[in-house]
Formats: sequence, structure tokens, C-alpha cells
Amino acid sequence: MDAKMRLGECFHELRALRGAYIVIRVDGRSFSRLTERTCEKPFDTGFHHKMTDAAKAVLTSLHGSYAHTQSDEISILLPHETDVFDREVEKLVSIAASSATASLSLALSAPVEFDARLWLGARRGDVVDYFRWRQADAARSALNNWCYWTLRKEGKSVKEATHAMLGLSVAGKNELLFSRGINFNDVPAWQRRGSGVYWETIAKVGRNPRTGESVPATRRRLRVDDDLPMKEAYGKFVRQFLKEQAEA
Ligand SMILES: Nc1nc2c(ncn2[C@@H]2O[C@H](COP(=O)(O)OP(=O)(O)OP(=O)(O)O)[C@@H](O)[C@H]2O)c(=O)[nH]1
Ligand SMILES: [Mg+2]
Repeated sequence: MDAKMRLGECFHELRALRGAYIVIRVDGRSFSRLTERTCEKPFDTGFHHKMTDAAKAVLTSLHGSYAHTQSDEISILLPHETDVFDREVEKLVSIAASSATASLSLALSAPVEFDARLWLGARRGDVVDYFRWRQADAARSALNNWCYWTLRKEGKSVKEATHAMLGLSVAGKNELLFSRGINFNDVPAWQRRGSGVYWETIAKVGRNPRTGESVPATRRRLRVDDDLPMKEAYGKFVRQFLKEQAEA
């Protein structure tokens, strides 16, 4: 009976190919509606902090090496040789989604949901491209959100604001903001580029339990970086999390 029933768990054997780089991305479900009711527009610092806390929770749970968060999504890079959950796809995506869900639901005191997907890259350059892609997405949507909410705050309806932005180039959107006293380049970097979360090692003084002597020690902790570099410099930055990993 047990063996027969387990045959129905036909996706359970699915594993992320060894040698491939794994990035898992979680994304909030229907967060347009959630943020419409509860967040400042276009960006809410408190919500962002709760997202970076959720990124810390997933990074810790999956023993990841780097996370990037923007808007309602978090991408988590796992170490190249990771053996976490034996690389089982179902385990990885469900734990990533539930870890983010638990963290943010508690922080907001409201039930939220995240979906999750798994991305595989063959080589280091693919991972660099992946994170540059998500950063470019952050920049694109930040510019759109700033324009949209600036128009809405002027009293335009959803339809009017959407219509006013139709066909506007990136330069045109920058101009729209500039003519209203907003320099998009001065908007906080975390809004335009997202934030990074990664481990750092700090020195601390430990105590030898036998002798009571002070001894130098180190401790790992997660750091949130709200001022990420961009473009090629960001690519170089991401490579530091792939450094010790052998090229496939
Ligand atoms: N006001 C506000 N909105 C935010 C903030 N961060 C994210 N959002 C919104 O969250 C939404 C995320 O976009 P999507 O993931 O494409 O939309 P969604 O409604 O979550 O849809 P699904 O992911 O398909 O379920 C966008 O509408 C963003 O504007 C914030 O700090 N403030
Ligand atoms: Mg979403």
C-alpha cells in the first residue's frame, strides 16, 4: 500500500541538476491589493524592511549565500555545491515560499502568501545576468511607480494616470518627474536597485571556558545592503558570492 501510494508522489524525485547554479525566487501573491490598502506610495520603508527580514529568514533556512529583494519578490542564490534538501525541487520551493510567508505574515500580523520558482543557471555568467535582470526590473518598475503615484497624488484617476504614461520613454518619464521637482536619481537606491542581503564575518572577543582567558573569535551575521552598485559594477559585486565556486 505504502509503495503504491508513493508512486502518486511523482514529482518528489525531481532534483535540481548537480553542477547547476540554483536561484529561488519568491513573489508575493496579489500584493498590489495588499500594498494598495496598507503601504505608502510609491514605496514604503516599513514594508521594505519587513521584506529584507523575510529575505534573511529564507537565506538562513536554505543556507543561501546571497539574496536580492525588490518590490514584493526575493531571489535567493544557493551555494554552487549545495546539498540542502538533497536539491529536491518540491522541498526547495515549498520551504522558500513558506519561510517568506511565515516571516512576513508575523511581521504584518496578517496572512500573506508567496509563490516560489526555481531557476537554474549553467555558469557563473548566467547567475550574474540573472541578478542584473532583477535589478533592471527594479529600476523599470520604480520609475513607473514613481510616475504613476505622482500623477495620482495630483488628483488624476487610475485611467488618467495610466493614459498619461502611455508611450512615454524612459527619458520622458524622468522628465515628467523632474518637471515636478523630483530627480529620479536622488530617489533612495533601494527603490531603484533593490537591496542585497549577505553574510559577513565580524570579529568578537570570546572566552576560553577552561581558563577564563579572552580569545579572539569570529561570528557570522546577515547584512542588509541598501546601496547596491549598478550595471557592470553590480555584476562584479555578485561574482564575489560565486568566487569560491568552481566553474561548471
Ligand atoms: N505602495 C507600495 N506598493 C508596493 C511596494 N512594494 C511593492 N509594491 C507593489 O506590489 C506589487 C507587486 O507586483 P506583482 O507581483 O507584479 O503584483 P501582484 O499583485 O503581487 O500579483 P501576483 O504576484 O501575480 O500575485 C506592485 O503593485 C507594487 O507596486 C511598496 O513599498 N509600496
Ligand atoms: Mg506579486
